[in-house]
Amino acid sequence: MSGTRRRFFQNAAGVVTGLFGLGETLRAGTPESTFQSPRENENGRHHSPYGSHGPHPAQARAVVRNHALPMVTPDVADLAPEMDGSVRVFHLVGEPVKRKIAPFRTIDAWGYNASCPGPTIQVQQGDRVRVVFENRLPESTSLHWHGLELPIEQDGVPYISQKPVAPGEKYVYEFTVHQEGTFFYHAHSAMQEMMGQIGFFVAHPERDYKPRVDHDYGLILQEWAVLPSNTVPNTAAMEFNWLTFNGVSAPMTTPLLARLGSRVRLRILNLGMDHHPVHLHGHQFVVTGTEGGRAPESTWCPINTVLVGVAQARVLEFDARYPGAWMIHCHLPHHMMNSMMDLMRDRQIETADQTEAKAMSQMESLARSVPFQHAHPSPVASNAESVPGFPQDAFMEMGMDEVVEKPETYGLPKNWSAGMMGMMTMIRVLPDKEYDAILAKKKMASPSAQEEHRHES
Ligand SMILES: [Cu+2]
Repeated sequence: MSGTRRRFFQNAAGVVTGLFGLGETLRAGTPESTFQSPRENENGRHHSPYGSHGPHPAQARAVVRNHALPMVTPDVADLAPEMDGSVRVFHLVGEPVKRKIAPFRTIDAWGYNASCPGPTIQVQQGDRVRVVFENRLPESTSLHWHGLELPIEQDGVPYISQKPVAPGEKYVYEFTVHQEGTFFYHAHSAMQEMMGQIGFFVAHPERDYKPRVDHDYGLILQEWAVLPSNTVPNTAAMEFNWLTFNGVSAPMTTPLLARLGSRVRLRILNLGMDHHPVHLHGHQFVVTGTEGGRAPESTWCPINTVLVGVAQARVLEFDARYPGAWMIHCHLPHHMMNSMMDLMRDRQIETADQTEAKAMSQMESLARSVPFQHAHPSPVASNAESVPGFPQDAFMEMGMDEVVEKPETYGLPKNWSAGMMGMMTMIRVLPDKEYDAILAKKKMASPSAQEEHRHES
């Protein structure tokens, strides 16, 4: 047993078991929420991404409303609804947002309710929904409900379906959601979209999807052009130097957690200038839905990379069969790195004519500007400087484990963060003991956990 692993179990000793899903509930649950906490479904465990083909307990269930497994949006909060009779009411405020996208980079984005992307809205198919929108931006805007079939006056297109919402004004949207699926809301103005004005709008189905899943996660893909010494994204740029999942670049992305043997749903949504081929390590998955809702099972086929085009959502499901920390990332090479524009300077021009000393001094200048120890873990050859093209990835690795530490990173190998950059996260498939240990740590980190647990018991 390695030292790291031994420490993991030592620290895990004495934790409470049986807290499955508590963390997810914490993120999504609110006193107003009627969603249930995730239930582990041990029946029908199988080893096919197509899911269980045998009898399934869910099949015997009648129509159940307001009992869906909530989606968890790592690094983004849920928007809690209020109830006005049977109408689910959400208050959404469009406003400038300072977003820390990396430990050493904060940008001036625009978003909703102090969040970029905006908070996740979750409803049930059939719900009547009212969104009271307030514009605290310095210019007019509107809200479009992407993918929803609703009356034209609710479509949120300036001048076409409504007057623009002026700064300081409010506008009320109200509609009935007759669809199920992964939708989103966004400003219907191109530059505002690129400033970050987007959020999830998830409609849980009236009848549970089959097979049922144990975890449901959402990722929003965004890209930013933030020039050196600037904090405001250049929305006219076509080249992007910061790529984010849910508003943060790796290694700041919070790892997804899955109990070994569970089934996972992952909803990926893209609103930017590029299409992103998102790849999952170590597992095959099936695409069970798009921005148009659930896809028929006859269309499911095993893959491990899905192209998420602009304005599309892709919903994938897989069985978390293999323990480990498995990468989920856009596979475009430039989307697998964080901006070096700030520090690379002339290297952007002289890419093939650099010395080790120069590369090192560039990284050291960055290290001086951030509050963490800069580690270069991987060795280079003694004759490296005589090899054309050197350095490439040498010196790009920036270990910052302590800076991005959180319960979800507990027990990862030392310097794990050096391998994480850009549009990247991981799903940690964990045996019971390790999974429960992290849930216990999350509970300790959030004092409201105990209270929430009592509600769910
Ligand atoms: Cu990409």
